[in-house]
Amino acid sequence: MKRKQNNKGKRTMNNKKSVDSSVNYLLEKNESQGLETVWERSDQQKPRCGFGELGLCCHICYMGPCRINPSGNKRQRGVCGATAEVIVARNFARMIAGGAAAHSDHGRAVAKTLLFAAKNPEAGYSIKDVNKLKKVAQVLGVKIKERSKEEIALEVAEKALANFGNQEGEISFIKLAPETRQSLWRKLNIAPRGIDREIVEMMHRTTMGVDQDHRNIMLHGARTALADGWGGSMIATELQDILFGTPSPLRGKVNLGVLSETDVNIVVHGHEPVLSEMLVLAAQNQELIDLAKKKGAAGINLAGICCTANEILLRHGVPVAGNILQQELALSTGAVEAMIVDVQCIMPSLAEISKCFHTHLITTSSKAKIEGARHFEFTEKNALQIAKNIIKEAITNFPNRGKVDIPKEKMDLIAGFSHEAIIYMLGGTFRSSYVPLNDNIINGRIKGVAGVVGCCNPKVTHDQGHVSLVEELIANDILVVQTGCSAIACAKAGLLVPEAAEKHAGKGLAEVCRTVGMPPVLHSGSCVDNSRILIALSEMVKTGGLGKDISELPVAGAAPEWMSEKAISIGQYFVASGVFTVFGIGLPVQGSKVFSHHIFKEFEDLFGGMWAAEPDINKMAGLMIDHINKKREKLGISKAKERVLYDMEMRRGLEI
Ligand code: NFS
Repeated sequence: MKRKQNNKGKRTMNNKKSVDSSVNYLLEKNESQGLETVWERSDQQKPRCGFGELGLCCHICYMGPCRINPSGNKRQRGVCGATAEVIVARNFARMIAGGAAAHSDHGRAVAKTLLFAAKNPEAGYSIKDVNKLKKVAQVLGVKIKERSKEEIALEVAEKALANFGNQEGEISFIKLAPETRQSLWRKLNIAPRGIDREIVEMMHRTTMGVDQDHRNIMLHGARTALADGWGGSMIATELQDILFGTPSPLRGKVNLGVLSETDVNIVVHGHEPVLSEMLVLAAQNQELIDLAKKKGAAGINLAGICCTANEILLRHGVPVAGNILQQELALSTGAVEAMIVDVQCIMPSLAEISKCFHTHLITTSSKAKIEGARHFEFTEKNALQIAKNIIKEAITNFPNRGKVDIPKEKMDLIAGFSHEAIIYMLGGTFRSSYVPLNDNIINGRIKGVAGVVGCCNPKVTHDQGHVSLVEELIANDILVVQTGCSAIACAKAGLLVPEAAEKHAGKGLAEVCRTVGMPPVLHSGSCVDNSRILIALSEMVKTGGLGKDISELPVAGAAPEWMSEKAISIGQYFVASGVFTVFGIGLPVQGSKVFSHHIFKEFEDLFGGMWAAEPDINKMAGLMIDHINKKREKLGISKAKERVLYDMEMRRGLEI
């Protein structure tokens, strides 16, 4: 099958830092005013430590730090005798543990909030999606009949929390994976037992002098990552849906232009909707709106950055001001009265930059304080009151606002494609299943599905990898599902609206999008919501016609501008679930040929999915498209079945 080169996707940047003109505009302005941002600090770090970039620096014990010369003729070892592959494996595995811990601790906070909501129905949180509650209850083995939603929710929360502390057995949600996949995990002895146990064991195995076999380290790396994807992240997503509602498609706006010149701007940044949901509620409080007016503002404008933005966008249509690299820029508009942060992806530099403006930086989690920020400790017990206090603080800061400079850029988008919404969207009320998606893949209108996810990284042109890759994939009739900062990048570029199908998608995909009225790029939520993609892939297998396992599906994954440990954990759980996954920029494993061969090649035999690292976005698209075509061929669906119009004679011929 010939690949279509999508020249629209090739953007010449003339040394600009971003494909987003609002970013370039503010960066130039900030530079002229001596305001430092992530890009400048990234440049200051050059030249970077080559050993670190290749994963060859070991500082696990203080006999070191040690480093291995990747081009040395002699086989070098660290002081303890660790080879390059062991050093790289330990570093990589610890990144998995870090990422899995972050997602899972988020999941734990949601489970604790559900427990609190079930015990205190009058306290502010409610159980919004009872259908989802019942579905999750079934998976967790919780009795539904003749019980109130609070009773069910209580036991669901307790069972979910038990998934963290389990010492033996298996975490609950892996039973949602296809049978073949579950059997493989059991055969390899990597079905996660308990979320916390796997993370702790990963840290133990990789401390000095324990697991010294890179293959064995990575088997447990896979188990730890699975405890994230099918454990902590899935608990976060499913329980958030129960508490706050399962997303369905809605319109929203994205980019720095969503900040208002006349309203009090409150930007919420971080990850846990347990906080941001309460801020959404408090921002609608009439007394607070009246107070804002009294202070000279037109009203209250809530906007988001990063994944917390995705959470409240998907459920309430709250506008998104930008992705990770835009957090400092949002403040440099001078228009933000308060930035409220909780956990993860929050740059400590925000405290410094907020000092140059009237902005109050407010931390809310006991786990995440920043020197120079105000702290309003947030717990589920006082959630709504604290949210109101924070908003009041922002409002009273409005009169201190100086000159503002808000870029004009803002774009429409459609978001909210939970896997339940994808089923409904493609199948309608009467055929709500994955049958239409599978049918369209089998008949070749859609060639396959790609997950394009992850962060932004100042080492490469901001947003360019996400946008170019996605344009190339949809031009080749590959339906794209997105989460995290990648979804925000493509939304800003106008790819998350139905009209994008006519402009960028191949003929087959455009036809499906036109029929259904959906964009060719589906926004499924925050990074913990990558678990929605795992469930969608499992449903595609169960629906039939595309093989017996996720590894047989014509699908691929990518994180073109990754930077976080969380991205590594996500990459590993997709690979261990059978998905070919490509990372851009580089991977901190490439210093060891032995280890690279293991995860790039040997993993395919082990898991049916494997890693790849490819900094060139055009080549990355090629790898994904080739993989999807290879899977189509194996399934015997590589030739698109043309629709044949039969005349009477042909019909007669058929009857003979
Ligand atoms: Ni994901 Fe979300 Fe963004 Fe990367 Fe950070 S916000 S959890 S880690 S940077 S996509």
